Amino acid sequence: MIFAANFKTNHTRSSTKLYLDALSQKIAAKKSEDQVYIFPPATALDHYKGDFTLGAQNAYPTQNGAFTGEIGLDQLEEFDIKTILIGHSERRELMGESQEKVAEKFDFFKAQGFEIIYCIGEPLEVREQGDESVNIYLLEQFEGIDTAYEKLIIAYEPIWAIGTGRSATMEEIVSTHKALRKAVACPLLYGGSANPDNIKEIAAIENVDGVLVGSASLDAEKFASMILS
Ligand code: G2H
Repeated sequence: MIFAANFKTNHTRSSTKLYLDALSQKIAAKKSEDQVYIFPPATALDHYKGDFTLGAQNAYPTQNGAFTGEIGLDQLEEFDIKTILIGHSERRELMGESQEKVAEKFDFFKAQGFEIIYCIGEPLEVREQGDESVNIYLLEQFEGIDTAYEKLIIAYEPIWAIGTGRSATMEEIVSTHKALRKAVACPLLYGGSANPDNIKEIAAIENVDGVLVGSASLDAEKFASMILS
């Protein structure tokens, strides 16, 4: 299983260090095949390596240049970061990232050999139209994306389940991951209010290879309990 923690705009550089110290101790007994990824804020990307991979929540598709407020490849390379989240719904919705921009980022970081966790997800009104509409909507988010890229992981995150405490039902996850599996061969994560109470059930679903966790990942003990469950 893959366990990925997305801190979003939570934790500081110093609290991330404390978190990683605590997490490393707690997950020392994890199964060797389980992989852990942590996506802290950009200010905390310089922390030491452990039995986890640190990745960037976002970056601009450039080596460097005039892109106020962004970080590019120079800043990531300084800290040996080779993993990135692309297409999270918060960036698509709140920062106005179009599919075109998301695809540009994907191409750029693919060309740099990055491991990419690419996020897709539907809004509530699409989910309410049923499975078929959801599947069509999700496939549109593959536009311009090389889904055969060997360092690709896809995270399915229904937008209405993100940070709301309302995860998708098991039936919804089963059916969506089944449809995604027909379209792509890469590992598939589920994201959206995954937590210690529902992790076992989610992890047992066929075609779920891991989870992308926001709120429930912020506490090292809680996240470790998911990894060890
Ligand atoms: C979805 C998820 C992590 P949460 O964004 O990417 O957040 O677990 O808080 O729903």
